[in-house]
Amino acid sequence: MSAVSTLGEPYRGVAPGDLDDILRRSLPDRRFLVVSNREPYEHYWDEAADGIGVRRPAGGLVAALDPLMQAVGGVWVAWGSGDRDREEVGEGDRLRVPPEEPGYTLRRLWLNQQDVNQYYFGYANQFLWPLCHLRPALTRMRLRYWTTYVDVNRRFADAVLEEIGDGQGAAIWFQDYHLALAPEFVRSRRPDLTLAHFWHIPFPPLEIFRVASNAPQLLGGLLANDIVGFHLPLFADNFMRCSESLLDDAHVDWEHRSVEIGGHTCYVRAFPISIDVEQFRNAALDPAADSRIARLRQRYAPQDGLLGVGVDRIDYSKGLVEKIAALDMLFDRFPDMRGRFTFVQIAVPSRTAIDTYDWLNEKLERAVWSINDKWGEGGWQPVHLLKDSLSQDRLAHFYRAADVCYVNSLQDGMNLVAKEFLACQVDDPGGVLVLSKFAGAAEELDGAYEVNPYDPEAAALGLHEALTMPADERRDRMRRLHGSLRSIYDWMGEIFEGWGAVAGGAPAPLSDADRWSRTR
Ligand code: GDG
Repeated sequence: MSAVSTLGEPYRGVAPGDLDDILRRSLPDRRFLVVSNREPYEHYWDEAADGIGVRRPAGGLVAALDPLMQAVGGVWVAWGSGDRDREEVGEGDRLRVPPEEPGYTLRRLWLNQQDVNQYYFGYANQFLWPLCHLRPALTRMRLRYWTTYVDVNRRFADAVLEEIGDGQGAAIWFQDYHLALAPEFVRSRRPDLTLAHFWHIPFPPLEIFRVASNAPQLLGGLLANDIVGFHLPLFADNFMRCSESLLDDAHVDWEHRSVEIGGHTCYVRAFPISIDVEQFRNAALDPAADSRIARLRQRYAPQDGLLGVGVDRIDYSKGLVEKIAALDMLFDRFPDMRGRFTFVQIAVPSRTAIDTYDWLNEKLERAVWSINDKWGEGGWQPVHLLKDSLSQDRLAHFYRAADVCYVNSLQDGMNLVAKEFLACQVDDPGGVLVLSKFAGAAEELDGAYEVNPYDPEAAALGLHEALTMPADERRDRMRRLHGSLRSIYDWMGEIFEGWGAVAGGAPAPLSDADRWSRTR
């Protein structure tokens, strides 16, 4: 294996251990609460162990917030989604977590099947998700979805208020599109609290957002926060423009990037999320990984073979079928890639209770079958579709072993996979990140090979260029990419500083991203 490359200096360099301090300094004397749909620990029936098990759902945010919560000892309010969750709570549906060394309180909130169908699979994932990913034709709106969404948001707010009780001064951090209304339900009863929200998916432009019959309520809910964060300045602009246009009494201050409504000011900022860079890098560098990485290369790209990798949930926003079309075009135009380049697509099914996702699953399977049937020869298969969820270590091995990582999102708030690949590219000169220009990460990262997922022919040309790129150019691109990679701790640190300014009565400073935007 070639020499290990050093990672470019991170832009800000907040260490995980600094966050506790940053939070306490930014929001002094306040209790800290996180509110999200997903919980950080889930209890389930473990058949093999014949007993109740506990697991931490996969996901970067949970992994990053959990240690912070342990350090500050706050409260995390979330839906108790595990089939054995009810058996493990004490008074007030609370329990101390992590189970092995309790450091903070998890407050579980219960949703019945109808709630889940209407609030989660219904309004959140069949209406807001497609709308925010610019696919209004895929939305499915039902009045009952909305009424349950309102009801569940109110119940989240009630749980938050119960946790706070008569206590003064708390800082409450809401996560994502499942909880757009909860902030207003909290603020209307406790205007003394400070509230922040992070929206993890794109925020669409006005022409699309006004499709939502309840657009004013959604905006009003979010504007009850002191600060709302999006991945990109573009999404923040869309949000402010929607507020200006759809709310009669909202006043947008474009210079300071805030919205005033009913005497309350909400700052709107761009904070591009990231990953725990060190954790992925260490997993890739683990000496025990060497033999596994060698085996992966031996299996998928023996001798002078080339290995491409993709990691996505099976979701129409990720451009998976379009990716297979581009790969098909690649093998068609470039015969030298036949028998030589193998693409491994790790694709975990998600939201399969929704028809659109079920169909997509089938469509993807068919597309992979057909490309393999068309080009496969002599034991070589162009595309391997792995549908099992892999451990994070195993993912890191794929990322390190790959010559190319191909992210083809049609729309994506950020895309963490692109950043995970970079963190694991520890060999010199490194591989190439082929990245859709419509993933938020493309806005922030410098050095990726950008492609248009709607143009499979051009994407195929791009892929070929990436696969045949001279070592010097790969090295140069990887240096720039590593130099532009920040960590999830930078992300949190910047949010807490901005939020702290507002909670202290000052305007939020513009974020780094607010200043460097390329798409405005
Ligand atoms: C939303 C926004 C935004 C996937 N397969 C496996 C696995 N994964 C992990 C990846 C990555 C995560 O799932 C996917 O993150 P993305 O960012 O790509 O996409 P979404 O799930 O759509 O996330 C997105 C994000 O929120 C954060 O704000 O970036 O734009 O859509 O971490 O590694 N992890 C493991 N095994 C798998 O098989 N362990």
